[in-house]
Amino acid sequence: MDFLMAYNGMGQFIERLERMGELRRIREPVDPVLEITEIADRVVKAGGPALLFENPKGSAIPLAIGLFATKKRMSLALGVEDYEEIACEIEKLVSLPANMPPGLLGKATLLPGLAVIGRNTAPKIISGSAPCQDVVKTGKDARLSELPVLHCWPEDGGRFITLPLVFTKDVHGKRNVGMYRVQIYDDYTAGMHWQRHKVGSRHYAEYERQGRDIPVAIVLGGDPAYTYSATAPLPDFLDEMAFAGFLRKKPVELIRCKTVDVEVPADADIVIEGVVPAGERRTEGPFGDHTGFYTLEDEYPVFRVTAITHRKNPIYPATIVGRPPMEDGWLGKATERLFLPLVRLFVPEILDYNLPVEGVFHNMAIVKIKKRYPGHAQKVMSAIWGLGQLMFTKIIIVVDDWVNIHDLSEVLWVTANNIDPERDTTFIKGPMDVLDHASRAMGFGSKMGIDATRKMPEEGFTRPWPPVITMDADIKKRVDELWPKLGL
Ligand SMILES: [Mn+2]
Repeated sequence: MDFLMAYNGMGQFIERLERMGELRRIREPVDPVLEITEIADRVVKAGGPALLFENPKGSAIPLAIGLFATKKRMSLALGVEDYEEIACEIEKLVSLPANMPPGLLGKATLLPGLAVIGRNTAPKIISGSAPCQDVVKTGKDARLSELPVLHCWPEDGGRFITLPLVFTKDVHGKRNVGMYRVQIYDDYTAGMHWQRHKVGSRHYAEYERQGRDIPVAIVLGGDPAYTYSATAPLPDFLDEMAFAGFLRKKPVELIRCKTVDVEVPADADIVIEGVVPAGERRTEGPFGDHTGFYTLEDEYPVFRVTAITHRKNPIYPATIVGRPPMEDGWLGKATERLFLPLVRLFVPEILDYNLPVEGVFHNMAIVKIKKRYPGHAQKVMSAIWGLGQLMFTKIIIVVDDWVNIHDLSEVLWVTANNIDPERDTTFIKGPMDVLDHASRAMGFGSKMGIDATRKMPEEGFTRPWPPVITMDADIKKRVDELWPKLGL
């Protein structure tokens, strides 16, 4: 079995996908303006292969899309057959503290397992030459128009880099990597979509308070584990590059940028170096977003290019977002599985959860619990609304342990049957994802919890609760034996 733990650049990952029949090369010239979106949308919705556009119109750099767009490719991107393996590994790591003397490590104050990850797989800073700096362009030679950047949807404000890994440091030098879309304004300026809840925006605010421009590197490609790590909802103390090192089982090698004080992965395909000046804002958007609706224009900071460096033969990675199911759904599903052990560390009664792609992750969570006491479902809702990025969850449905929460038909059947809507819905107010277009204000609104568990007398239900209809196992077995004789 051809098995690689860590990829040296996007090119190696693409070769592997090709060997496994997971990638199609397209030689026909295709326009990054709208045409690639229409092709990629059809292919992702049909569960088709990743695509490598070798001749995107207007650029000499090939464009890859759909690299993460199935469970199999998402797993291959993380160097495993199935990303459930990584979820098991994380579960083992975070269950370590249970064996430690109490008081040594408080599991409520830090995630010891993740601290272990951070220590063992810390990135290494290297010096000298690096593939990502094979070609160095500075000043007027560093033109964004050389990249095959997509204009995704008709009403978009322009072209957007859709898989950028945005590297920043806080004023004390602590690194963060996030994925914030980048709108191209012209050859040397771009929009930096730093939403208020994001770490990148906090770093910028720290610099801005001191009246300083923040150095930024926008990285494209490299080992696909970097791209996944940039999207993962990691706790702030955990460096995305240490997490990537854990995923690829090899520390990430970082090299200093040519014109800014930021370190980037040596095996990256393309690095756009620059600064985001204090005090500068410009209209960003609209952008056809992952909710399936456009995000409207707003004012955001501006990125100014100081250099573009790249490999000899770089690949430009892209994705499109829009009406689900889309490629980002698979990145999200990997996160759902990889982070379940961490969610369970804080809310152990959660047996499993499903963030359906139709709910675009922050709109809906279906949660399965073993209910033990009156109000247990409401306790779990409150815990979820207080937990990391799950705080944005607009609707939570809680069901009993026997329900298959990954079957939305079953969830709808159980929920509609099990609720007295007035009694079983809980409303609270809190922070909303800024992409929510229906909430009363940007970033603030109400959330709904639906308790679809079996009710207890203390919860106001005093009639007998009816059993679910199921057939006896011995009858099923007898019919299995009879079946061939029935001619059905
Ligand atoms: Mn972070």
